[in-house]
Amino acid sequence: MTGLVLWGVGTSRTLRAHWALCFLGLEYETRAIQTRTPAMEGQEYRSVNPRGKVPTLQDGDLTLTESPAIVTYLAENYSGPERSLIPSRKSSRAEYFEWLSFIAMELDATSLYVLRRHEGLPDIYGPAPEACEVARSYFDRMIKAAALRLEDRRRYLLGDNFSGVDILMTTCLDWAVRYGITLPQSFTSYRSRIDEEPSTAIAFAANAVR
Ligand SMILES: N[C@@H](CCC(=O)N[C@@H](CS)C(=O)NCC(=O)O)C(=O)O
Repeated sequence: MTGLVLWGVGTSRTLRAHWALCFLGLEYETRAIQTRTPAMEGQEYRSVNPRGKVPTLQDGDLTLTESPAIVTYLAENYSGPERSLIPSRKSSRAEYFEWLSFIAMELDATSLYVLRRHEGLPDIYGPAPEACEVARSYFDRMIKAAALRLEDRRRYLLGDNFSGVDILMTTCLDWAVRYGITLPQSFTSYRSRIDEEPSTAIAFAANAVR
């Protein structure tokens, strides 16, 4: 197989992969499968990703799942002098991976995904009001602590330049707002700045369900 193929549209996690591809100006083919549809359960997709989750990226012989890994793979392999999603300086790269882990583990897996499963999809995962309440207050505590990093008035999470972790953070902020969570003012302003980045609108359009 040659070329870039991205499976999945319509979710916060699929948006991350579309966004990295769009920001880097890469040509790719979209296989527009959606969660909880027959295509997700079908043999064709199961042979691509036996876990039955989106997104999945194919790049030639490589098949890659997990949205933070996809964003970082694209950042590391397709960034150039004009458009880059990951810094080259060691200390900034360390900070990139710190944000990556924080967003994937503390904001996504431990907080927002708990709400998604138990508030959004109780018929599948079961209701768990107490766990959801704790997840909300945990998200609130984590995002307030993260906001301390913005106190130096940096434009993006790593400073002056947009990067892969801004993609990941933005998807979590939007997700939190959809669940009725109030963001700290510094993250509301940060979110507005992200809309000024031209790839934002392109990526949302690429991820839209048609
Ligand atoms: N950790 C994975 C999570 C992927 C994931 O759970 N994707 C959801 C859509 S956002 C999905 O495919 N759900 C289908 C299901 O669980 O059946 C990532 O970040 O890519």
